[in-house]
Amino acid sequence: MDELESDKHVKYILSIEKKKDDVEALLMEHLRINGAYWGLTTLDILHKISAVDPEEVISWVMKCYHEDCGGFGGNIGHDPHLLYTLSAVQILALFDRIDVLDAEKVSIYVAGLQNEDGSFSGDMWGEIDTRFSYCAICCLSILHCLNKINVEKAVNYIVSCKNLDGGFGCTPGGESHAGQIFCCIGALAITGSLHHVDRDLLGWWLCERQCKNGGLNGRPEKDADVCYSWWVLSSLIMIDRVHWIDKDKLTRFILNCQDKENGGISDKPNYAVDVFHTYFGVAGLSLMEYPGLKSIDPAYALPVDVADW
Ligand code: GRG
Ligand code: ZN
Repeated sequence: MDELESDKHVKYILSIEKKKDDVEALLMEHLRINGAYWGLTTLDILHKISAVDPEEVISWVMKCYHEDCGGFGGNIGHDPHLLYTLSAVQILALFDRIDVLDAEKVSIYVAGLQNEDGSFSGDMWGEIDTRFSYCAICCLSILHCLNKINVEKAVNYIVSCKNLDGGFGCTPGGESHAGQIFCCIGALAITGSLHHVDRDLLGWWLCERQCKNGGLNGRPEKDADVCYSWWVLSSLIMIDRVHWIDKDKLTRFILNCQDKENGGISDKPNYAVDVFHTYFGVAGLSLMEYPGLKSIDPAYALPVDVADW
């Protein structure tokens, strides 16, 4: 079997864009704060977070902060959004520096996006999606501020997005999709509400995502893609059904998507690598206890030593 090219992946992450070994490259322009979170978390799983200067990262993250409202933008000068606010909080958690935040203010921003029916909008423009329920709940839990929202309503909204096949969609009636299932199961796990899930029914739907080539897809009839090694596996672990897939075959699929020369992992074999799929591949292997990797928490998407507090 191929091996995980850890050193090459570290080099790839550090050299993104500028092809130079500094943190700036990782944080620049198009990758923005989500990319920084995925890249830094991957470095941490590979035991190489020490290759970046925490002060540099933290000061850049705080430049994305909007003091007026308490939210974070995706880059300096960009509008605030829940997706970016979660990434910012996760990055600060990675460095154990949540203390630089006014947690009260950030949690008021997040809580302000909860709607009457318990759902969450992503930002002031109002789009509603279970992705944002996850972002809000994960973020507030890291900040120890879940009491700022109506958790019962938030849970009921997520449950209203459950389908007859056991999966979840982005809004009530929306098609089941592995990405949305991660968000809903993650949010239910964090709030201690997994009793709303039919584990066998959902586990069956999730393990059927494994394709002939060993990779996982996101819904029926779609191609396998390395990112579902994260969305599907983390969900299966949270509902205690991960033994229903063939780990060896999935490991082979992920390792076969590596760029063995220049590092990085792609979504499918022989495609171009990117930082997101590098995270999904490495994190997927970590969930399967591949040797030498830090273990990652399936609900918080942070290394367990970070999520442990
Ligand atoms: C901190 C882990 C973490 C997540 C933050 C952004 C977010 C919360 C969750 C996103 C969940 C999601 C919806 C993921 C799916 C992304 C994806 C690959 C969509 C494309 O799906 P399809 O079915 O296309 O249109 P494919 O490529 O599968 O054929
Ligand atoms: Zn993908």
